[in-house]
Amino acid sequence: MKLVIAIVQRKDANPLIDSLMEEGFKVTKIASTGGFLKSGNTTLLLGVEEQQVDRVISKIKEECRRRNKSPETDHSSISPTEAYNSCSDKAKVEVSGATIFVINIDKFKKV
Ligand code: 2BA
Repeated sequence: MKLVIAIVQRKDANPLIDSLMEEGFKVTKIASTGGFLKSGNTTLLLGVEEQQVDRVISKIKEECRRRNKSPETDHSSISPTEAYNSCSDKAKVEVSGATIFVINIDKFKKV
């Protein structure tokens, strides 16, 4: 058995969960925050059989997309020029549709 951990953008999380659940996957949704952008994202946990991992990844690819985002800035502590520059395209980074980790599960139990 494998644990798939997928960090996705908030906008994509619910459509992805719906799509995964339609196929019978069990999903746990955790509110998370990216260390760099300091903005909310969503972490999904799925315990699946090894042969289902590729299907989960292809569902994630279908539902999640790359977007350009700016780091969140506290505009009260900086000048108007700095605030403008922080919102410009130069400050944007491309956030992946999903960051995915697949981990071996030694033991899976429900009690
Ligand atoms: P954040 O840490 O908020 O990062 C958002 C995006 O900012 C990243 O997109 C990347 O394009 C950029 N970025 C991150 N750190 C950077 C740095 N030191 N310098 C310049 N740009 C930087 P993604 O790489 O697609 O990551 C999206 C989110 O996935 C991350 O949000 C983080 O929550 C998570 N993540 C990505 N890689 C991870 C890893 N190796 N371990 C744990 N979480 C990870």
